[in-house]
Amino acid sequence: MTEKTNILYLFDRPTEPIFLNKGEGNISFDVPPEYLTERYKPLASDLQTRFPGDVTVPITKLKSIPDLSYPLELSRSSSFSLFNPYHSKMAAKLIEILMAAKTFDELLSLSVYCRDRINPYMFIYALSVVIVHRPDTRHLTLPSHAQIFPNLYMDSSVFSRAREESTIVQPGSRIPIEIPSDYTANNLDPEHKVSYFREDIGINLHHWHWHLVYPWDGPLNIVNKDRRGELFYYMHQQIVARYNAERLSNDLNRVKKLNNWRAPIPEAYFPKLDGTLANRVWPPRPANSTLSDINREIEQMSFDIEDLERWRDRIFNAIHSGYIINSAGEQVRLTETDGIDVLGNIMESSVLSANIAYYGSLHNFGHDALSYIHDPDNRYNENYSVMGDPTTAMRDPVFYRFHAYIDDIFQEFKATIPAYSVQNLSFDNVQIDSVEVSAPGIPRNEIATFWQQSDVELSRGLDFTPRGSVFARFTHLQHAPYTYKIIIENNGNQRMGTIRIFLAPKFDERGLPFVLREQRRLFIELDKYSLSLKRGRNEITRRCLHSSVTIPHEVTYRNLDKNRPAASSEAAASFNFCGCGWPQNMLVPKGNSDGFPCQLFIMISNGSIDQVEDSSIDGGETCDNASSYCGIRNARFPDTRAMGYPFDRPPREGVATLQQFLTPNMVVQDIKIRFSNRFVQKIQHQPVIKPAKS
Ligand code: CUO
Repeated sequence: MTEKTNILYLFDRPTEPIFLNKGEGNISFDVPPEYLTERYKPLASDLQTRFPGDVTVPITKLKSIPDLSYPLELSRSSSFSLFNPYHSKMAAKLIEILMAAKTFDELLSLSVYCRDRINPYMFIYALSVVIVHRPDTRHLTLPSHAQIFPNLYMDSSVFSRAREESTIVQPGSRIPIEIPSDYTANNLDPEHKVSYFREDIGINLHHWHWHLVYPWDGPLNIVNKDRRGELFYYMHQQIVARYNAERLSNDLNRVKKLNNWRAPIPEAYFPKLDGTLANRVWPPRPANSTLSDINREIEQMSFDIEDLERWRDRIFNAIHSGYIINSAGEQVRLTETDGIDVLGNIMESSVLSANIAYYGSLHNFGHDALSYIHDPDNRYNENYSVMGDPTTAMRDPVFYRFHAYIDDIFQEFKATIPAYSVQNLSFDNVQIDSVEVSAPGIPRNEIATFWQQSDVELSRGLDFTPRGSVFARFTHLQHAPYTYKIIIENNGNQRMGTIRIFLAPKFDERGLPFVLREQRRLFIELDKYSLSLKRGRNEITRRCLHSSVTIPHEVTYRNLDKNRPAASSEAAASFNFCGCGWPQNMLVPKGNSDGFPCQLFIMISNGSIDQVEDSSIDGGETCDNASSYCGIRNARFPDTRAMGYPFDRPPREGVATLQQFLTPNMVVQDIKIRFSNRFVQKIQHQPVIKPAKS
């Protein structure tokens, strides 16, 4: 096992040549001279002696190298955009080549060969997808993407200060470089009030990781995961719902969907990120920019706004006629259970789209159109903006306007299928009596939020600087850990149930209680898990740290060399994950200083219906820390119900409010989220081990 972790050193300082030492333990790769790039081949003998490591990793020379000409079409210094079909096809080819390596040694050797030739962003992306999916590497823990490319996650001013610190000060005495909290704008722009959410490092890491686990292009056995089209819809629906809760917490109206692609877009964004590769800044978008037709030869990308509109109309047609037309020209019904999955793949679109020629690529090309709004025909040789990369897209206010629009189309479909009947919602003889939320020192049914600071290691991503740790210190939202206490009465025999916990704001922008038709789209999932109910009264407690949507803070910001629990320890189990998951510190919205009124909703549904038979596809590590948003590795989605159940559909006839929606196996509790504008010292705790499934 240990030698397999050596492949992870390829993520270190991705633009430094392979023969420079990696890691803090001075690892050097014994690179066959033939593997060096043309620039360094003449220096081969000198290089071996100049950069000896304490530990040498032997690299077997392959008899032949597969044809890399297609992925090599993208230059080392270009930007790489996952939403660009040309780029993503090149990455898919590279993934296919690396997946085909017969042994781990072959994979390592091939990766070493590719590393200094292929565009670094593409290489890191492709290798990450491969490591997460290959049976012989998927137990490995990928380094945090924010450590590999910190420039994609924080203010560019950090890096010159970090270089100065690491050049002048010895490793043990270096002080963390603080990222200013208001670096992209100030409150003259109302949108800035929620920049702490949009620019949260953990949230952006989650989004990068989600798209890594669910690539839309690549070998079919990687792309074709259980319900991936539906999860595309649901995970992004939840992002919009969470953003809206954040906006309402800050006295902002809910995000307006971007449905007019001809009108100027009032929201601006000036990212202030460092583009290290092309050595260019990331292009900003001034207020009132307008979309145009895209024609950029260099990215092999050409489409009109009219194309987007045509695809949109065809998708609406499919929704209202109840069927899509597949690529063979046949009608395929959009069913109550699978329709959403089919639509998710069409809309994104992934290579699973039933007819990409007809329905196009509404979501991906929408990202592209927005990301080239400043230079649609490349006359200024400008790169895409943050909307062009899943790593950075969530920083931009327009991301949420666009995804609110995409979500609206999915909701249009959900309105065409039957609403849940009382029978679909209830659980015979089971009733929830009450729920309460508690935390030490905090009034009952309140959740306390505040600011906290954490450090992220930069040295793995700071190419060509002296070795040794240097940290960036960032400020993020946090909440006091709390516990749910749920009382359930089971008047039947012992049986399995699924607890579903959601939260939504109680009042709309005008201060009026939400009608359920609106509020259902604002419910954010906080947790979902199955449990065994004994006969009679069941008193259940559940910690927020065990949420099925989040991963622990330590996992989001992991450092490979430090904090790693001993391989055999219990704590190692929680490091066994794919890194996908909403950051724990962002589980609940910020709230406000008066106590932001929310409604906590708990449901227990019938476990014998929810249970997925034989969910494991090929065994092995499951990586299920955040299954609600990320699924389970190598297994089917662990819940037979529609994602978002019971709020994924408009309520049944006659139900206008949440109260009227309730069946005895549900309960609602008013709670408040109270924010205090103070910094609370970080509580150091070990990664939380989730309880075993009952
Ligand atoms: Cu994740 Cu639009 O899909 O960003």
